[in-house]
Amino acid sequence: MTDPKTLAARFPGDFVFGVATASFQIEGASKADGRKPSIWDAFSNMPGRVFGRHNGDIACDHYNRWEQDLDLIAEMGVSAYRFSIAWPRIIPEGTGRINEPGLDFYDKLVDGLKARNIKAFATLYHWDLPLALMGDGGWTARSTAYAFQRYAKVVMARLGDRLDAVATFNEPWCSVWLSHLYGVHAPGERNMEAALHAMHYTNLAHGLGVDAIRQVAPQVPAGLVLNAHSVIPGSDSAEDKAAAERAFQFHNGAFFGPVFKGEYPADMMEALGDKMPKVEDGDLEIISQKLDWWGLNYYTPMRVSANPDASADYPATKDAPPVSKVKTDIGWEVYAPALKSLVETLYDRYELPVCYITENGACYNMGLDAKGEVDDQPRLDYYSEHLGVVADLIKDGFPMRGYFAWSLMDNFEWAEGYRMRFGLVHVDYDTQVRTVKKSGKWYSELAAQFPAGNYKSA
Ligand code: GCO
Repeated sequence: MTDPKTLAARFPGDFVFGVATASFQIEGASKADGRKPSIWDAFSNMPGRVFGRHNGDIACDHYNRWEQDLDLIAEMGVSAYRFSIAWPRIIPEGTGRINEPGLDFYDKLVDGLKARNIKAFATLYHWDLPLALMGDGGWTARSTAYAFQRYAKVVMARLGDRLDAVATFNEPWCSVWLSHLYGVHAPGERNMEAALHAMHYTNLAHGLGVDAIRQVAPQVPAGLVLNAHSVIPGSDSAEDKAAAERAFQFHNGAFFGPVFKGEYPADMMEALGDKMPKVEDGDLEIISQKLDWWGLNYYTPMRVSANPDASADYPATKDAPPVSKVKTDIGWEVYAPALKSLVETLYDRYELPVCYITENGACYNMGLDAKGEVDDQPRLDYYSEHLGVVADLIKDGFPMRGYFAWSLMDNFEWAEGYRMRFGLVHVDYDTQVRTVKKSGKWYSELAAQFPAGNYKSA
């Protein structure tokens, strides 16, 4: 079903349609107005870490073009914007001095959203840790969790009166496992003990962050954005099914467990507990405070089979082959049913509050054609198919409240640099010209129908 109006009729009138970005991926102006380096500045400036040694110095120059970018969101008829706040602009050394010009930037941005009648969904941490905190061990140090709490207080004191929602963290899976165990993201560590420390201190920071939000701006709905994995066994064998369960605990349970149940997965702790940092009395209570909402980022399923190698670390799995032949340009399998089963499984296993899909989208790298247009039909198809699944979930009674396309515009795709494009809007990095793609026009036709008075809320 690709007709946006027909699709729109499947969503309640108060459903939120938005677009998402993140500070390091779009802002550029990495040295402006007192900003100091983050771990991503350091990482991207090291050879061999990021494709083409691309970095965030200029990115989409959003720091200087934010008004034009907000105009674009408004022109697209999109009613919510999910963005992140750069800690190194606010407290450049991570602790200590507060940098007022950094706060001023987000102050103007939020006012600009309000003036355009666009809802402001802020994320406090989308991976740009102030580099100075690496001197204490970064996320492997307990002190970083308290530094985050203070940063959260500072931001909420300044912006809390105008935010529509706030998330503490974006995708702890990435800032923990991908960054400290698999070495793909900053700081590029590959060590289970470091990763488990990052896991617990990130979870703790989330809880301390919720405390901060509730103290300073209790009226702002507080949430957490997780890239939960839809784990599918590679076969029906008992070994592969057991492997999939271990993978579920490791990739999802490590975060959902403490946050929504107040406990780490027992099997995982049995296997890895000796490498854990000390979980102090009260930590799990802080981590498991009730949230107002949670965000799901979904792109592709995770298919696993058992790894027979006796020396393999928990969860002892290996990748199983994709089932769908359709892949995006970054190589990720397109398989929308996994989004449905993922939401069902998570609500079955955990007591979850209302859900926003905070990211969903596809990487296709086509550029402008001779007519100056970007024909990205496969991205449009991806959106259409996955939004159909979200509508099915609403029909089945799941509390899905909104959907944010990743991303508003092409941007710095982390270790892939600028070569991988996820935008509804094309960015020419030489000229900074923005061109709305075919998918962007389609999404805007859908989003512009909302809010609508004529549908009943789910
Ligand atoms: C994420 C990220 C985005 C990525 C996107 C595509 O949260 O993973 O928010 O920064 O660009 O997921 O990989």
